[in-house]
Amino acid sequence: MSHISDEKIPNNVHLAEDKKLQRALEQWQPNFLKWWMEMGPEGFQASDVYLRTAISVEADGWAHFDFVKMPDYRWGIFLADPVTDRRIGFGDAMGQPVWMDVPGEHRNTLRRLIVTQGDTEPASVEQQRRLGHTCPSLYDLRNLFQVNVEEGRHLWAMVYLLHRFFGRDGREEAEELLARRSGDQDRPRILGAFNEPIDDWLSFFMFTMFTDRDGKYQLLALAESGFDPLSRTTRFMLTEEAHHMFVGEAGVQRVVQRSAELTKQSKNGDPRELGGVDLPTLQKYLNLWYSLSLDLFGSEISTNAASFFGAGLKGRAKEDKFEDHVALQGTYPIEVYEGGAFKTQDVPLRSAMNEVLRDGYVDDCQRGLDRWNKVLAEAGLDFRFTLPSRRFHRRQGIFASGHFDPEGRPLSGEEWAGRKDAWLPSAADRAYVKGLQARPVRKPGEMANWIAPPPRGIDGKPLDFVYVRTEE
Ligand code: BYC
Repeated sequence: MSHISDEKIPNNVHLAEDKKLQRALEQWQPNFLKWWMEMGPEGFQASDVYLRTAISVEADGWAHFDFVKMPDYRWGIFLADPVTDRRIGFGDAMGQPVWMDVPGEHRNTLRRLIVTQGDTEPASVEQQRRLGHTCPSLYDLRNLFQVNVEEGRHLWAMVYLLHRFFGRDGREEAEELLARRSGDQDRPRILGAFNEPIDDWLSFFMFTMFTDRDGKYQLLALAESGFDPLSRTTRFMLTEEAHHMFVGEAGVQRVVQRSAELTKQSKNGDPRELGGVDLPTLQKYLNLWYSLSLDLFGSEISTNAASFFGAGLKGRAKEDKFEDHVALQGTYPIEVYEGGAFKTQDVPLRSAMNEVLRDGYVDDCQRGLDRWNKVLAEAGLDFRFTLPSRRFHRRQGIFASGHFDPEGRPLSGEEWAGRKDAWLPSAADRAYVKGLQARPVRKPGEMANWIAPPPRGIDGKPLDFVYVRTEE
């Protein structure tokens, strides 16, 4: 089962045995490629990129690296191997065999979940499409493209489910996934963070650190699904996702390291003197992408989340770790904000599932910050990064109705407007960061001044390896 076929659409789902589905997907394929050429990495479609491609879904199936032109990447359909006698692990149908097909009563809900997940994948490629022109090194350029082709593959993963299990509705949704555009006024992407611009590399690293990490948690929750094809698809996607978070966390860490070096070398403790990014500006970018990503978990108290869980469609990350998988008895403390006052409300556990998932995410983010702070401590600097309060800069959920500073203190609309530039990247900060990245660094082994080199190259290759053979 783990073998990936070498057909027009590489797959491990015996696509050739289902001619109707194969034809439908082969009709969608040129539309995907058209979208990729229009909205994928601008200016590099003819470049040879040293990419990793899955040749099997086994742990060692990732060991395959080679030069590939991105439009020739083997986008396809890869599901993790089935688990024998798998049973639904939570909710009302707990203990029953998993579904190999979509139960009629869950059809609309499942389609919505799959479309929402699927929509984020092309969105992120669109958001990042111009970054190649300002890359800090060939190493980073290659990592960007690896992330981009894999997001394209994640779109394939969701489109396969839509085509295979949702008939005409699914095929229409698959077309819509290629029609919406990140940031477009009339046809925006579905979720907020995926309509935000990513036009500098600091935003890219923060996005892959914080927003891809939301992806990890959402995929972990969907990997628990009683709808087995969704579970198997997302389990394989998680292996790809891990690299994206590495790119983000390690990318920010290299900026932190360089900023620390330049802070120490500068006369007034400001690395901007020497063409670096100052630590308070890094904190502002962190505040922005962390708060945008918190929004992606939905409302703290959510009847949608309760019904996803009850129906066995979307569980908690690593459901095994919990004792009670039915979750009808317990409550979960949720902070609410009413009439200008905070209070804690015990909410039926099922209705708090978005918050349970978000809690795991927040802890995971904090572990990343701890590693960045270690770099600062080792450099002998006093500055420390902190996660802003969950109330800060929210557009979804309980706190979207008010304004709060990073410590969570309420502010009036006027106070917020007057002070937000101290907490989020201002127009001047963005202009400064973009200015540092005005010219790409494409000489093998060279690194932009504002970022430290990585400790090692890709696939055991040296840092001065030509990871991308560009035209220019
Ligand atoms: N922006 O009960 P509520 C990834 C909507 S990232 C705009 O609060 P629910 C990736 C919501 O849809 C992972 N709208 O929320 C990372 C609902 O609308 P309707 C993506 C939002 O449904 C990097 C209404 O508000 N995965 O993979 O419990 C690169 C109230 O709903 C937002 C998934 O999303 C928002 N931020 O939970 C590439 C998993 N938040 O129905 C990829 C699938 C909520 O009233 N999706 N709304 O019109 C889900 O599990 C859920 O739909 C959500 C929301 C967690 C998104």
